[in-house]
Amino acid sequence: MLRVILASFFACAACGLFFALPAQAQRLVEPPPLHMPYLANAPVVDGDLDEWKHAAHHDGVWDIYRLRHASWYDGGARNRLTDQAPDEPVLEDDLRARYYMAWDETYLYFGAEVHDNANDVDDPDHAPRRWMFKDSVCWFMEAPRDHAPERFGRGDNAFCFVADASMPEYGAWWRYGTPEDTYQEAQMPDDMVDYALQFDPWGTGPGDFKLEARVRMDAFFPVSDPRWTAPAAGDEYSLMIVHCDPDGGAYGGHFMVYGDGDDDATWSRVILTGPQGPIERLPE
Ligand SMILES: [Ca+2]
Ligand SMILES: [Ca+2]
Ligand SMILES: [Ca+2]
Ligand SMILES: [Ca+2]
Repeated sequence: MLRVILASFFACAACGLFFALPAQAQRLVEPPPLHMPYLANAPVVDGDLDEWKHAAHHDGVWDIYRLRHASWYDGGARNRLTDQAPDEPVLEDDLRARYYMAWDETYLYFGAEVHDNANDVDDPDHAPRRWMFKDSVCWFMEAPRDHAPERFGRGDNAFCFVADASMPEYGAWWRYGTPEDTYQEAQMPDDMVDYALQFDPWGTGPGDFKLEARVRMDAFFPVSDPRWTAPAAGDEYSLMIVHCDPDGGAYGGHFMVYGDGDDDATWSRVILTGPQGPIERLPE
């Protein structure tokens, strides 16, 4: 009998350890840094990424199956897709995307190629700052990266793009912090951003889209952190991508890639690097 009780005790202890590990790993494991390449040839911002995507940072397709293995995955509380219609597609067809990033002396370049089963940019409680309640992709960046955990404080910026074919004024939205203030919100000024969208680019559905954008770094990073200097190879920034996909509900589909929420200490380390050549096939 004692042997059975002891065996049960050790089995339960093992269970507890097993279930405790993911939360512990979330705190202890720092994801590897992303190397963001320099772009030697400036792209045309027209919604087609082909002229630069092979020279950009890109690490494959992101969907909910991949996210669930990330150290920052939260069990679906925020990193999630929601069930809002009786005929929901398989999970990878609800939302999957590739994200591209690069830099040059003047701009950060962002791209996304998105498969989404439905385009939804109707927000019942619309306000210009509510990009997260519409189909949208948002790059959260800190520059320069520091070791102070902040929530949209000094150096923190978010560049958010709503997948709305009408290109409304709030379609390119900026959230940022300064040394004095947190959570400042503003429409991106025209001299700060260029962006373009293409819908149904592969003929596979009207919810699919490509996004191509560039933001002018000296228009915002010095405002956010006076320590920022003109970009150079070796500089370190921080990054998270948030991709929202409400699809008929008030809120839903909230992928967080490379980070775990507004705390910039959870965002991934980005190193600006030199140009990157394309991957070549070899003859044999
Ligand atoms: Ca282009
Ligand atoms: Ca969807
Ligand atoms: Ca910080
Ligand atoms: Ca959608």
